[in-house]
Amino acid sequence: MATTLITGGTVVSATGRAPADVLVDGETIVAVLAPGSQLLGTDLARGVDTVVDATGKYVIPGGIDAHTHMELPFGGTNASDTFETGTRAAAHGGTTTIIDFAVQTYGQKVMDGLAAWHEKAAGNCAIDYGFHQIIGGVDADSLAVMPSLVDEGITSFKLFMAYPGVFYSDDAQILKAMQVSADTGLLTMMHAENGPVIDVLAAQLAEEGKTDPYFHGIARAWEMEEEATHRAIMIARLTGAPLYVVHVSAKQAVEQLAAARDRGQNVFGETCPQYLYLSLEEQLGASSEEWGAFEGAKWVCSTPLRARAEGHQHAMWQGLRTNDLQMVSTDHCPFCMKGQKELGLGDFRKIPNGIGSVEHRMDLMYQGVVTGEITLERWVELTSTTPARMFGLYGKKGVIQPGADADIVVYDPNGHTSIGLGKTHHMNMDHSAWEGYEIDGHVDTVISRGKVVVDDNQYLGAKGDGRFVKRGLSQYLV
Ligand code: DUC
Ligand code: ZN
Ligand code: ZN
Repeated sequence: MATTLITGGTVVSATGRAPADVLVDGETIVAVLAPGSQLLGTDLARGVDTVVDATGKYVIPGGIDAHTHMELPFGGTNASDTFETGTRAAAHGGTTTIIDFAVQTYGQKVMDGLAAWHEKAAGNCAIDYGFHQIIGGVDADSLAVMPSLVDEGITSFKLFMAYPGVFYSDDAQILKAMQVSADTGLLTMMHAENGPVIDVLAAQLAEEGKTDPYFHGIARAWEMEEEATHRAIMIARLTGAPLYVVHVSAKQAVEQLAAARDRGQNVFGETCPQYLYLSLEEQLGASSEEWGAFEGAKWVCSTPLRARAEGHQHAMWQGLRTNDLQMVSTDHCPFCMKGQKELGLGDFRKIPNGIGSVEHRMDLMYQGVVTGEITLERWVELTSTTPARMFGLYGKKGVIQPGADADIVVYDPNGHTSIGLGKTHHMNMDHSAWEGYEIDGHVDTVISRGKVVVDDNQYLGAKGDGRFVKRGLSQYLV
């Protein structure tokens, strides 16, 4: 078994930072040591196979992106990253675990949907991966089989209050699924937007000739995110189900989450980099020489980017500081402009929904440390430690401690990262939603279960390095 010593760095956890060396044996962290420690008279640096010099750098647990959609069939096409390309891009950005969404569509058996996802991912991933289960058809069959997901290491499922005719669950279906959640400990994840109302608003806008991407953001009004978030919280309260609301973008939805948490409810919220940095006015309303007003299609995702004038972005950062929001995932769902987003030329309703960010989450959130939005420790907590705890991986993932998987990132606060095509961009997309973003830091070395998979921007891993990880029940409940 190969041994590695990461020496000279500052180990950062969710609760503090300290200069320390980290010793890895095979796939596992075996010791966190005082700097330069001579264990029983042995010069460790001489004895190990590999020394990683982390002098002047942060040593952090590998990022966990708990919300990705590799190869998702959606909007008449498929998300453009495969498990191979998407996880390799994730590795470049310091993410060493993803949790992707296996899909059951209406009329399909849950376990068939799960098996199909295993087939897509197995042998193709650069980093470890787990699955949540999308339940697109809550019926007697799926309700009966849901408890057995726990034995499969799938301890969370996602329902949609949006997308009627695709993934949508009505309130009666939500109630029944949440009853299973309460009985089993499976965590209910919710896409909280009132889809039926949004679809009527979208049709009315289209009839008025308001067909540009900007109107995607108008149709998906914050009122319908707040309303759905409230409704989900109340059904969760009634049933006792733990609830995790995905991709929160409206400040009013955060208020709903905060109120429920103040009542002691097991209610959690995730936001994404796009809701922290991007906006309705600047991105959905953008125009370019190449695409005209259709430029905004690059940022069509749901929930949508919200108006900066209304203060949503500020509220998301605030929620992350106060723990009204607990995590940052990407909702990575990439589509190219050519052949994919352009399906919606002339009708924003036909633009495949999704933004690609899996590669940039660690950097974008680190920039929040640089600008003073969050602390260094909160960065680690939001991007690694809490995702591990929330989704039953903690101890193995999300922390640098003896016995944990050696998923480690050496991050250089004196480095620099320029994001965009021809700069830093490994996702399978013909554009970057983050073109031109400059980060005052750099992912130097990425170690996945003991193997250096990225060093100095070079990919040293191979497809199939990543393994499926079975997850336990949430370790974050109150
Ligand atoms: N939102 C997106 O933007 N893409 C995939 C699914 C979703 O809910
Ligand atoms: Zn969603
Ligand atoms: Zn999603």
